[in-house]
Amino acid sequence: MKFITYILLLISINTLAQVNGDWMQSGQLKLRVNADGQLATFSNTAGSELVAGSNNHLFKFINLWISAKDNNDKLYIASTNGFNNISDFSQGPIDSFNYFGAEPSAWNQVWSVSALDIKEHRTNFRNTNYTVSDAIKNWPSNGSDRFNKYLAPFIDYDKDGLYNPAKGDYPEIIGDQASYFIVNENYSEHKASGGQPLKIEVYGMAYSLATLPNTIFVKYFIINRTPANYKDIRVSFHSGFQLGNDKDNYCGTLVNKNMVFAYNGDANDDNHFGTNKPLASLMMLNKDLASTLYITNDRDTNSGMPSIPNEHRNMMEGNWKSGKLLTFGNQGLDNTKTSKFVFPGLTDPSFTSQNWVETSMPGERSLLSNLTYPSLNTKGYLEMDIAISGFEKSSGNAYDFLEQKASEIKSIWSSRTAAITSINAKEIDFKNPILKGENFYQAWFETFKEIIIINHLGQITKTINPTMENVLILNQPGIFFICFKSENQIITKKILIL
Ligand SMILES: [Ca+2]
Ligand SMILES: [Ca+2]
Ligand SMILES: [Ca+2]
Repeated sequence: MKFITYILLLISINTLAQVNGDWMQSGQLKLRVNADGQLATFSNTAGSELVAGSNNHLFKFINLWISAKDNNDKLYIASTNGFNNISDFSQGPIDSFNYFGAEPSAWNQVWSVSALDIKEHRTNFRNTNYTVSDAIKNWPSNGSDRFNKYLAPFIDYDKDGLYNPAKGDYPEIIGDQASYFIVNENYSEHKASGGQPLKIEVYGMAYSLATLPNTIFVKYFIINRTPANYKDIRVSFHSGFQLGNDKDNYCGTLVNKNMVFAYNGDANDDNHFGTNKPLASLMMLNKDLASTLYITNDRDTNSGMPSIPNEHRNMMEGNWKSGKLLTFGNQGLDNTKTSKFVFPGLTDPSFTSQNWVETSMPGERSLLSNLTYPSLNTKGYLEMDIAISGFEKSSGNAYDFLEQKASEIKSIWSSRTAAITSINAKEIDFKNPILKGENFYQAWFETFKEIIIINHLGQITKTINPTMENVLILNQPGIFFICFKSENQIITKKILIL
């Protein structure tokens, strides 16, 4: 009997400890997204295969850290130790009264939806024999009782403020496939950083674009629902690299591209990628890097993994954990010229035409990418966009190879208009030509912020806010251009008015 109880206890402990999640795929890259916000890691091992099924991984982990000060200069820190798999973050939102984290077991999932799911839903939701898919039904749009009213973005088709897919509402995702997570850092003691909690809520949407294989994007929202005003904010991403065999890697920073990366430090990635040398990168898309630093998986007094709040803060400011400043050249420890970026090749603007790349023994590598924000006030939020990419069979110099790839990633992300979904592209093919005096407003126009009609001379003829108005009429015949404007895109179509 005792034995059975013991077994049951073990099972329940295991169930509690397990973090659920989902795998995302982009081209040949497979990446794990976990309910506690940890990326590229699965059950304490690497979770980022290229090619899917090959057991060749690119990253060991990608973790978000955040640090802030209040008006009395008191320090707050939340981090994750990817090497030891200890995290200050938990699954779920914070409550709106005490800002405590939700019970993680009740929020132990990510929500995955594809653009195809949404397209099907929008086409069929009125049909009586249509059943809403679980993915769309369970989208965590509205928080109940203690939580914030809105926890995930959705298109409120019937505009009643509530998420009800049966009424035509649907998740508002970016890209072709998306996995969404909600986490906080005020449920359990901060064992990774040893710091005080900020009591923030973090939403993340990982997504892929069919036009850019082997890259997964993540949009983060860091939300301060507390009455506190924070200043001197540091947001960092700690990337641990696997690259097949993790004992023969190098790493670097492309300062001009806001990218950190790792590459195989020798010609053969033993027992994994072989001579198809792998590369993995993490790029900041909407904010310039303030500094970068490497972190070693040991107790080194300068470069080792930080374990207390001040050590974290030092590294998030681009210094060694002891507070010693990073210097240019060699291992970043022995020069008199201080530096902000580690192994920048030729891309550090403070050291033009001076090349600094790794030349020591290849080995295990991890990098910290640091961003700086002046404040995170009460009811405010910070928004960051990153791109996670993997490559193999790279030829030539890793810096040159990635410089070109980085430009491609940034350009596709910036003009993701055409890639956003096939839905928009299809729906943009609306009735044309249109009769003068005819109202050609369509319900789906409301997914855009603004619609602008331009005549053939380039003059603005009409502007409407489609979320407020449902009439769009042109009273003169001719050729016009209709521009659909949203947060990050403008789609222009030619229309003919008869
Ligand atoms: Ca609704
Ligand atoms: Ca390797
Ligand atoms: Ca090797």
